[in-house]
Amino acid sequence: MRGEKLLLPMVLLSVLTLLMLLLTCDGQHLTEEPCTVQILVPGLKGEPGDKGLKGAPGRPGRVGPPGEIGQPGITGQKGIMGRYGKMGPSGMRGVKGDMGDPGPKGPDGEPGVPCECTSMRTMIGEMDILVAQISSELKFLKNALPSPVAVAGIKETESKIYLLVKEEKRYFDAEVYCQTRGGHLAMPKDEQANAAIAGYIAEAGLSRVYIGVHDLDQEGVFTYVDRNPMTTFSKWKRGEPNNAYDDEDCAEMLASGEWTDVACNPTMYFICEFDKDV
Ligand SMILES: [Ca+2]
Ligand SMILES: [Ca+2]
Repeated sequence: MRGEKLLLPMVLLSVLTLLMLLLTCDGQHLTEEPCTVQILVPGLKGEPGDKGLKGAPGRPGRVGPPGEIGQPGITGQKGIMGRYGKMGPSGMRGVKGDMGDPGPKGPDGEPGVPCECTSMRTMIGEMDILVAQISSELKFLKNALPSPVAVAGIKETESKIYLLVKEEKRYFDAEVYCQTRGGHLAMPKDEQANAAIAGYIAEAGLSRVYIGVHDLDQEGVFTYVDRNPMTTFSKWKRGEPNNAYDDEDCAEMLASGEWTDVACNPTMYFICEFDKDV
């Protein structure tokens, strides 16, 4: 065995040497010296060598394929009872039960304090008056404003409410219209009231309206439509009243605030007045 191991390297060495020589010869092809060839013959086979030492353990092999699924095991025995769990949430509210029997009557209470109601009654009385006033005003508005188109708003002074009615009526019909609503044709009895009515006419863009002044009872003696005498105030235009054509027994107010006597039958717009205290 030892001889065989030595023989292989020797043969390999010889072949290598021969190859080198051939290459050298080929490389020195241009020189004049002829190339020499030396052939090495392998020697005799040697004696077998001694047995070598045991080698180191090899590397671990690859991981093998997964095994087959095993058979199900035998069911274990039932365990012991666990501890009690936490308390659960509250349940839904139940249906209301039937009413129980009435309980026994309780003892009488202490006598009450005498009522001091005088101020309270006074207050209630004042409120009643206020409610009555408001009701009255509402009633007036309801009656006086049947058709907003026909009325050019309301004008107020401290004591009167004036209503310009844009419906052409004769003097008597106009007065009936105002009376039906709790008033009269306007009866200006001082400069302030006269100016308020005149301003109202001008604001409405009108030139003249009937007012509650006439001399129907006695020619030339003018009174208010409610038959009260005209004592301290009048606002006749210059040259009026003139009773033209012997046919002018009613009165109109111009936008300037001046009065003229006119016939009662022609139709024209008019102004009603209402007392605020009604
Ligand atoms: Ca007259
Ligand atoms: Ca006249």
